[in-house]
Amino acid sequence: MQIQFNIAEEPDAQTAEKGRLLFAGETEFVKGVVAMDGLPPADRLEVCFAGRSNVGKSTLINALTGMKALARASNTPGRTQEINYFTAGDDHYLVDLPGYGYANAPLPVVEKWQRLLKQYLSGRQTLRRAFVLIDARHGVKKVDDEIMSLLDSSAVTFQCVLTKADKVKEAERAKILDQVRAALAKHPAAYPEIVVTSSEKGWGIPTLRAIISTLT
Ligand SMILES: Nc1nc2c(ncn2[C@@H]2O[C@H](COP(=O)(O)OP(=O)(O)OP(=O)(O)O)[C@@H](O)[C@H]2O)c(=O)[nH]1
Ligand SMILES: [Mg+2]
Repeated sequence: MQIQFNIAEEPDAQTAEKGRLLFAGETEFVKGVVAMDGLPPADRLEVCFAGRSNVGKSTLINALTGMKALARASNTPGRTQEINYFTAGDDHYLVDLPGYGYANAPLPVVEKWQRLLKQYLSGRQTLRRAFVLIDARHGVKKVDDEIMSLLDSSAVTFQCVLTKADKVKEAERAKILDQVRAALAKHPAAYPEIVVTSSEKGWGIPTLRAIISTLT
């Protein structure tokens, strides 16, 4: 059977409201983590945002929470170098991961992040879903594919989020989506729905809020 990988539809009014409420609550920065033993207690559900450097992870967390400067977002790739924990309400953690695939950082630094990233993605019991962010201009690259394989082998369900959709024209987006679908089809841990977003324009943000709020 061929999996379809449709674009996630807008939530119904009730689910949208649930998502809105989750993110209307208090959001706080908890801590930045540099080693597994620094993770906060696994006492609530968490979702993480993974993706190449500069794909828009921190900006997406800011858009979700409506707090512009919460997760640091910048033009400098490789800015988020720690696993950053934020709360959404009382029973969710949002986790901003260091970007992968940033070639210009010193090798030992890159290797240290990659190791931490892998340990986290494969060893966090309360991680309910990993959102793997893909730039709508670039599609799935080799490093993305490697992270997806790691998630397959860790049995962590991941959902693809297309970012910066405002930067591509309709025809280009359709082409990239086809490439993304073909890549996802090879990964058993891929959730069969893609969320198309623009943090800049607010596209897909209520949908993503609703998705997170319905995880159990
Ligand atoms: N046009 C547009 N720009 C965006 C969007 N999302 C992020 N950006 C820009 O992309 C750049 C990188 O965004 P970040 O959120 O810092 O990316 P990141 O994935 O957190 O990067 P690292 O922390 O380095 O891994 C910033 O200049 C953002 O303003 C979007 O939806 N549309
Ligand atoms: Mg970041």
